[in-house]
Amino acid sequence: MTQFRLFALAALLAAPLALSGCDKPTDKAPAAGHEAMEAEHDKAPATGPAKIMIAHNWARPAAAGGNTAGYFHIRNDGGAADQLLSVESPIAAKVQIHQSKMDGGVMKMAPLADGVEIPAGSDIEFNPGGMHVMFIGLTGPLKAGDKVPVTLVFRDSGRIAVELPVQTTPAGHDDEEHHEH
Ligand SMILES: [Cu+2]
Repeated sequence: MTQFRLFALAALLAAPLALSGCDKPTDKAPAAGHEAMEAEHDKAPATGPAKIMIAHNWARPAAAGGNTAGYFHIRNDGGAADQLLSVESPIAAKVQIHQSKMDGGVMKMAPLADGVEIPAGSDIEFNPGGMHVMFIGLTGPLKAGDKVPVTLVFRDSGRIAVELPVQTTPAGHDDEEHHEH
């Protein structure tokens, strides 16, 4: 009894669907296509050239004539590696890319002469105690609230200008989506 009623119900439901069958494929095609594209986007690795984004950028306050450090994260959403070759800024006599390392219990830092590779799909972090931009011989004081103009020079992506806000604590992680640049 129950089965018969379900069958009858199914037949009733199927009838309108069959009648409107001509419209259905066109209604469904865009949705199916969109889902297919999204699935492909999730699965397929990025292709094409490097796509560089800079986030979490900041620099430490310092006195005129002194040295200070700047930090940021470099994200590459492209399909090819790139290389950060150098960093330029008018606020210091010399600007270098440095790597800090513990050496016999002492924190030491050394220039990275070849720059830093940014592999495809990576997020390379310049953080205190690790890689940083070293500003040597500041032309003026850097106070909290100032902004340090820098140009990051990439092998393939070219010159990318960013500002490093001067602050005493690391840049917040409330912009995890890296959408500010
Ligand atoms: Cu340094």
